[in-house]
Amino acid sequence: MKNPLQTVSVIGLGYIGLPTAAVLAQAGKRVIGVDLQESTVTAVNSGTVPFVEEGLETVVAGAVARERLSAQTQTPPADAFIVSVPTPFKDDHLADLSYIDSAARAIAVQLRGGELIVLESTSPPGTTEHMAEVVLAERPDLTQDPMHRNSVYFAHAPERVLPGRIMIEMVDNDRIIGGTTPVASEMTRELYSSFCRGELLLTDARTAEMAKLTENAFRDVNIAFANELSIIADKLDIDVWELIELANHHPRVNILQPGPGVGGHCIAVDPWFIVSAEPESARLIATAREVNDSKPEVVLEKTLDVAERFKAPKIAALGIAFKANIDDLRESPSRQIVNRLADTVEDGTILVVEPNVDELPAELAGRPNVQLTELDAALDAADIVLLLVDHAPFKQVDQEQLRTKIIIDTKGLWR
Ligand code: SAJ
Repeated sequence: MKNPLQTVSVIGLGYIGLPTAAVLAQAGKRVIGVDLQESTVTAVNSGTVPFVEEGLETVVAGAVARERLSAQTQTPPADAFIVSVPTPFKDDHLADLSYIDSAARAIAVQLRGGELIVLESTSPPGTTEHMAEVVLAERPDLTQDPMHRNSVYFAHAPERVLPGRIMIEMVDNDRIIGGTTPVASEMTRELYSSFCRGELLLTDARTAEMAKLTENAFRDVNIAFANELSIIADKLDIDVWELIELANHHPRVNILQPGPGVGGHCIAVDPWFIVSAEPESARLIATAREVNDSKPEVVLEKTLDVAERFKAPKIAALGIAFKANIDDLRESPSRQIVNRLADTVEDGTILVVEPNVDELPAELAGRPNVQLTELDAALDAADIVLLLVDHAPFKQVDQEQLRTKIIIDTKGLWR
């Protein structure tokens, strides 16, 4: 086994990279975080965090104060590198690996031989091998052959944490580790066992990549089933929530919840990586994506149908985050619905209620027919109440306040 991996550089200090850097530093490693954004680097070096995540700031502040954690914009030499950069998809749903490629090139110039490079970003099958090729193309003096003096080691260790519970799940969840060689897997196990209390499950890189995609595709397909049921039930005049509740009494049936669509950076993206790897075979997975992506349009149509009854409809749109009780508006189906409503209902007003943000996102701000409004004021003024996210304060709404309103409840919150 190579050196004991004391210094770790985490490339990309986002929602996953920064918590990973923090728990590694807490476990006694010397961690140098790297991010292109000066503002992120400055925030971390002053012991603060650039986004909201329960429990993160305390650990970052402690690690920075004890000089276990620092941040910079350039990749330094280290014993191990963890790559945690975005892998968005392009227009054709193919993964954009450019952030991984740049990280790999920046790491390559720092290598002395013996280092471990772990890819954490969710990626299509074959990406860890691709990252190794990028590094070795820059450094033909190095090799993946563990018998060689100048070897470097590559592995995939996908994250599986749930936003809002990252600091707990980062430590407690079981973790899949897939090296491009068995020695690389063992080195990664050693590194992750410094902070991970869950089981560390060793496999090869390709299977590890596919396992992460499979987990999110599984959830996507199951949500698509619920969303399709909701469309069918609506047409048959059946209450889908009651239907699911009843069916779930069966000991082997566990249907998820329908909603206005599937958002976030993971479940709405990752299944496409399977589809683009095997388009001919991934039929169910592709269809599930299409069903979930079509749901915002179904909600929009239903709302417009009702809005037609009013000359200048006032629509209270409750929630634009991608799911309950978070401030993350990325890939949010409810935000998409509000945008389309604002485009279409020109004579009306959309009263957006989002208790987790202080201002509307750029594309909605400044529109004359859209206002960020307090919950009570929006409910009082509205003709139509469109519930899009099951945030806790919406659950508390007094039903008396809704008595005279037309309600479109996409989450079944007020049943
Ligand atoms: N949703 C429904 N109905 C449901 C459950 C969720 O419509 O019954 C919607 C949500 O409203 C949201 C979207 O699906 O728009 C995704 O939310 P989520 O809570 O299912 O998942 P994420 O995206 O916050 O986190 C997922 C998790 N993956 C799985 O549960 C398999 C998390 O463990 C992963 O680490 C994360 O993706 C990731 O980073 O890949």
